[in-house]
Amino acid sequence: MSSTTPRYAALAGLTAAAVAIGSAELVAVATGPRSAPLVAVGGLVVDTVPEPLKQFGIALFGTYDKIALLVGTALLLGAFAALLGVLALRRLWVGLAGIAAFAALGVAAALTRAGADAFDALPALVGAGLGALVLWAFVAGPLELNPWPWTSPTPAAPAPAEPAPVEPAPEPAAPGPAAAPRVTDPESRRRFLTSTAVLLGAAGAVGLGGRWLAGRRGVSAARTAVALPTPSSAASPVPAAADLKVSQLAPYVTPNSDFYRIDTALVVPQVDPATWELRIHGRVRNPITLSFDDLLARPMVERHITLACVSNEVGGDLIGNARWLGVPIRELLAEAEPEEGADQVVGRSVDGWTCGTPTAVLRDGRDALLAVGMNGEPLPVEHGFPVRMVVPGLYGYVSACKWVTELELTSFADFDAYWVPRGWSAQGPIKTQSRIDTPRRRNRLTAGPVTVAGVAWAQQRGIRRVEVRVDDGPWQEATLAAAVSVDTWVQWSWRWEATPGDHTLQVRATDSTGETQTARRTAVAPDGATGWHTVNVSVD
Ligand SMILES: Nc1nc2c(c(=O)[nH]1)N[C@H]1C(S)=C(S)[C@@H](COP(=O)(O)O)O[C@H]1N2
Ligand SMILES: [Mo]
Repeated sequence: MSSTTPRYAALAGLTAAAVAIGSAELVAVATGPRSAPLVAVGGLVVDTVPEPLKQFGIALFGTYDKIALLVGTALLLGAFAALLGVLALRRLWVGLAGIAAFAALGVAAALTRAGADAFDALPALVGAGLGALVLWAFVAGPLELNPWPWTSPTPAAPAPAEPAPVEPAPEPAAPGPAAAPRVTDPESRRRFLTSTAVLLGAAGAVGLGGRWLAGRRGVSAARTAVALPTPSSAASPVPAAADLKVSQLAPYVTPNSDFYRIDTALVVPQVDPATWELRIHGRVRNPITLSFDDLLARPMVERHITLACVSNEVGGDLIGNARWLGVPIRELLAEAEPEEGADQVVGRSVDGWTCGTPTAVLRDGRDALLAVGMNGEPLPVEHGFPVRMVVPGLYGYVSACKWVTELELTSFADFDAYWVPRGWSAQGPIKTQSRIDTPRRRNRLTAGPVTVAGVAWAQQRGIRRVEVRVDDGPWQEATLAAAVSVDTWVQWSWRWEATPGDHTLQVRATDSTGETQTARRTAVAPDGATGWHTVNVSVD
């Protein structure tokens, strides 16, 4: 096969795939965004790729990892589609079988997602059907090229390509070098290229239109309509002295729009509070089902709690502090009456994600909340609207279930939550950490007084002391800003008389039990990074 001949067939394959994906997106407006094949297959990939590969992806793309995954899936799909187009020209059934295989993958991915029903198979089925129709039309039907570029120069047949007129200016999509076989019939070629262009455009418009419509069916209106109740136990006010207001230093309260987001969801779950339910079940004496209104009717507490991700590197920013409004989980558990030995509460999200929290932690009196409010607003959709868990002192992956819909009492021996079989520890207490926010690596500093400042946290224990050192010199005690509670980070600052040259700044914190952060650097897996944040600066 000459290298240029398959181009038309590849274009036909791509067009068929675009029609398939675009029409599937439109059907998914009715069946839900997670049943769209790209998203469903992407979700399957997220849940099944080996952990090292996923870490690599996150390291490479950071919080753009999801977009990268979708783009990657689309590129891969495009490559396969082009190949199928080429194969289909030789044997149509091979192309159709390929489409059927993709349909099966899409259907399987959509049906195995949490909460899927039979209708979720529709987008992939309808898409595959239309894709197959387009492929057939291009290869054997009304849109077929006449003749296909390489059907002419095969050795067996006399070559009608020879007397082909030399074309003055090849169109951009036309096959390459003049030596290659060409479509002899310009009329046919024009019709072919026009139909691919029209179909590609239509597929794009329908697909994007579908996404747009699906977005409009989201829950942002329902979210705006939520009236949060007044807490029966308000958060202690944040004293002005808790926020040093140093530039580059993270503010004491993280605005919702700046709050880090970590989850496995490729499309943000849209959970309608009108139909939301929480089931507390499993090994309990009194299973409970609550509606959103039931939840709002209960006494609410409001607390500042600093949430941290186990994947936060030393010095990283996967941490934020917010004022959460919610119902103490301890009270709900008291009503449900967990059985002896049910030492794990599994929080389950509408999308099937799970976290496992020690029952004892949820009952020990700390402010573990089923939260509905974040910094005075209903939870932002990407932070778990309408209801999520927030548990002070534990990393998010074992405690902070967003879009939560079930609390199941079980035991650690009986059930592994989402991240556990993927190599993360079943227990995830937050480690004491400290971070230098200013100066930063690339700041231009001048000799003289420089404010070194940052945050430190040891949820549930509280921070007793923060120390800074320069170039392995003696540790110097930093000034702590006012602490609001043991469950939130505390800002610190230290005045440095900077001298010209290159310097290394380091920070370490001591929690209120007297334990100082270890210098030993460990990776984030399996249960959180350790080590001292170190910043190299140069001073003019
Ligand atoms: N449903 C669901 N909830 C989830 C997760 C998830 O993947 N899915 N990730 C958890 C992790 S690892 C963290 S660190 C926190 C982050 O919460 P945030 O995105 O609101 O900052 O959510 C937790 N809750
Ligand atoms: Mo996390």
